[in-house]
Amino acid sequence: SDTRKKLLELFAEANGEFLSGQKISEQLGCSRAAVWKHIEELRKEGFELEAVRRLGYRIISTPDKVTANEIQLGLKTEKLGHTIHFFDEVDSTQRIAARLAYEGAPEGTLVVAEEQKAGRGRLDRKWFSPKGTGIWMSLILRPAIPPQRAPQLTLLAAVAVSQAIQEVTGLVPDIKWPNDILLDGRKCVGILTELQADPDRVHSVIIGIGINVNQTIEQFPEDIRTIATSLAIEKGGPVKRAPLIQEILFRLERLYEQYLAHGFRPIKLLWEGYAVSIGKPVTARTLNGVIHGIARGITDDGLLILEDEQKDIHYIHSADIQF
Ligand code: BTX
Repeated sequence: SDTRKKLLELFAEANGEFLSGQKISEQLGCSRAAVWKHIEELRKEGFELEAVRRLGYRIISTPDKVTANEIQLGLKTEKLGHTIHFFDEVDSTQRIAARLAYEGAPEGTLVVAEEQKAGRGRLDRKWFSPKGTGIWMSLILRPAIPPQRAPQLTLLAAVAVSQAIQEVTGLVPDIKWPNDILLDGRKCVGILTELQADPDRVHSVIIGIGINVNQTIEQFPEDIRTIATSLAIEKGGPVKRAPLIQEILFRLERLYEQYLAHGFRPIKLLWEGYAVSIGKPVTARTLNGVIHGIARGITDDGLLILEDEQKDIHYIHSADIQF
């Protein structure tokens, strides 16, 4: 609710100091009893709050959950993540976000879940999304761009997530075109971009982001154990999810504004800074066949430039890349 959001903003401003019940009720425009009820709700969600007579309330610790409340406590964005739909369990946040977008949900609406039963990757592949250890979320954007440009937003999202991971954990990720983020050569993030569009105009772009945060190696299913990793494995300790989501939304918003104002070029430069495949021999498996060559970079539209053994240049829209 709006009141809850305001309360969390007050606590964020207080930065761990006490807030008096009086001040809270004045700022929220509600009774002391109503304040107490909101505090109880937060406790039920796992927030630890200290209440001291005459001093008021302060937050001691937040739960490591990804509820709307926890994400909104300390959120630094203007637009992204101001409406959050949180679920304990869903089939796929992509499906829910697509429905919300279709029904007219505003730009910046975020769907996030503790667990996905049918998380998806590209081409109907499965995305393993176990309970409580990862970030499984979908963001609705409504850029006024033609549909062909939408893949650029996958690359933009990859830059935002990489920056946020670097900021929060100190780890430096690599991006593998088009949509994987790797740590130490293993996949820790997958990004899936889906569209609702007319031939000439995008209605909405749903950016799905899956991040392995706190899994141990044993917690990955056997078929991906050698190719996947989590932030906790790489960092050697647990990582809190809500602050990472906040940082991703913050970075995404900044890059998205740049993108809308100046196009893809500035994003492309940042992307190239994280890219591992550039200048290296790679194999691209496309729907039309397999191409071996050297990845030379990406075009201003976000296509991969591949130079084959005959020195012919191929522009790749969509493929799986192997080194
Ligand atoms: P992708 O098609 O590039 O990658 C899918 C492949 O990655 C799988 O076939 C499998 O080999 C491997 N894989 C599956 N799960 C994991 C995992 N947890 N960690 C590492 N590797 C894995 C990537 O597709 C795009 C994934 C987007 C996921 C988000 S989560 C929120 C949103 N909701 C939803 O259903 N999908 C998106």
